[in-house]
Amino acid sequence: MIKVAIIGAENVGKSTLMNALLGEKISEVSEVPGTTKGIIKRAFGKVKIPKTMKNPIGGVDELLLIDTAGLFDPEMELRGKVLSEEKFKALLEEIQGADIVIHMIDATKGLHRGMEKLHYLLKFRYEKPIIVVINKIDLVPREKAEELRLIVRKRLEQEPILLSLVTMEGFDELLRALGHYAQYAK
Ligand SMILES: Nc1nc2c(ncn2[C@@H]2O[C@H](COP(=O)(O)OP(=O)(O)OP(=O)(O)O)[C@@H](O)[C@H]2O)c(=O)[nH]1
Ligand SMILES: [Mg+2]
Repeated sequence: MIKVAIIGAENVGKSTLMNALLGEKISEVSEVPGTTKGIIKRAFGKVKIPKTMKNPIGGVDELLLIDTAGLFDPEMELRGKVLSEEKFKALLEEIQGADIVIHMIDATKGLHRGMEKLHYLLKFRYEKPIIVVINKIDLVPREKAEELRLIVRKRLEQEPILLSLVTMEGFDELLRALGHYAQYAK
């Protein structure tokens, strides 16, 4: 089972992404930050693993999607309002146990400072493969989305996927990235 954790500040669209991937309304979505209170897990599908990767026999592996509570307040460098210190720590442990992390950024808010630090910790200390997604690009002018792409490229040292879960732009690219990283999951 390859675990895929969807993380980000409150209200970035984590649960919307979980539902879009599953094609079902599993996780509650609302415009109020702090909707998801804990950890929601659901098997997603199967990916084919080439023989040369992961194990010598190759085969198929199942993906487990993990929707998480917003880690930070969107406006401040504070932990998410529904998370006690204990829950915050438990959530970080869950994320450390994931094979792939999807770091979601809200295009209307930009890169969150707390998430930036966590990104570095996960990438360099825990060696997690991270997919960075800038969501809600339907809400900002194209130039703003491209500007954010450059900021993310520079600050997180990787190429983000520009996504809208309203128009579904970028969704295929995200699926391809998931398939790609699943091949390398330990
Ligand atoms: N315009 C637009 N709205 C979006 C998009 N993705 C999500 N939303 C909206 O953003 C709001 C927050 O979405 P959620 O999926 O609940 O966000 P979340 O990250 O799970 O939020 P918390 O659980 O509170 O941390 C909802 O009103 C969604 O409908 C998008 O791509 N474009
Ligand atoms: Mg949620």
